[in-house]
Amino acid sequence: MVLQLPRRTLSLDAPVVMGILNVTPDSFSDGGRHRTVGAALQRAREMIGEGAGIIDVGGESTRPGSAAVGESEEIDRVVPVVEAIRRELDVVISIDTMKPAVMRAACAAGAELINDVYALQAPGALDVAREAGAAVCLMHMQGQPKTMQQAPHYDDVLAEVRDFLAERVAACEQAGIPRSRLCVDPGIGFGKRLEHNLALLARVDALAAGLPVLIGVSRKTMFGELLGRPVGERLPGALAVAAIAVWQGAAIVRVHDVRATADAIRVAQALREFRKAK
Ligand code: YH5
Repeated sequence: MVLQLPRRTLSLDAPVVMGILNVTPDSFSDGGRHRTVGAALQRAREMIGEGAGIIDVGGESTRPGSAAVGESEEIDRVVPVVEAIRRELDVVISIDTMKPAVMRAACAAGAELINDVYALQAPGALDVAREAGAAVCLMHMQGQPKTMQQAPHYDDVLAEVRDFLAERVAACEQAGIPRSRLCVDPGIGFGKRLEHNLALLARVDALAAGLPVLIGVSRKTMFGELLGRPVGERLPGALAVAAIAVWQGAAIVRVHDVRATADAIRVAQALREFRKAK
């Protein structure tokens, strides 16, 4: 399986690690924009060395309850970082945003994949993605980032997430974005309780519908709930999920801890291949 990018393809025959690069003021101590770009570039270089095949650049926190960021502020944060990575490093750049203007600016600066937790539902987003020729990750979320964890409810979480993603895939195709550019993501923690997250992670195989599946669980609240661990002690839990997701066929895993995840998913993929061959 491959993901079609604007001027090349990304092979997904082996699962790929997407390294998270937050460029929010709280993530890099603010010694001015120049220092921020340098620090972000250094972190990207480090994650590539640890095995990341995609760097996911994000300028707005979508953690539960976090505040929105203005469009021009978000562009000012992410575009210089995308430009620097494009100039200095050889890696697929993803832009983590819900805003069409940020998508357009980031793609013009060299981003090849749009990672949208709002699944291109913002007015104009489908057109921007088509015009950029970018690949797109369509994620499921119930509600809005600010309030999504207040009272998540589903009758059948797997069916509802699958139906939503199928509807967004159809919307993309109708807008002229071919399936070869798409991947889908159940949106772990986005308007979901622990039981919903577990139901989805246990059936990654059933979410695929022939498209690559991306899974993001790194440091998330589900490990606080399941294990009682603080953010800094959630890696073993996340590695277990990454391995089991890849075992079921997940193509991309979005993480903070690249080296450990790359090892875990290589082992899972080796076992998956061996099982397939027998
Ligand atoms: C995702 O799953 N997640 S941002 C809360 C945490 C820790 C981490 C401490 N963007 C995803 O990473 N894009 C985010 O608790 C994403 N899939 C895709 N495609 C949230 C995040 C986080 C939230």
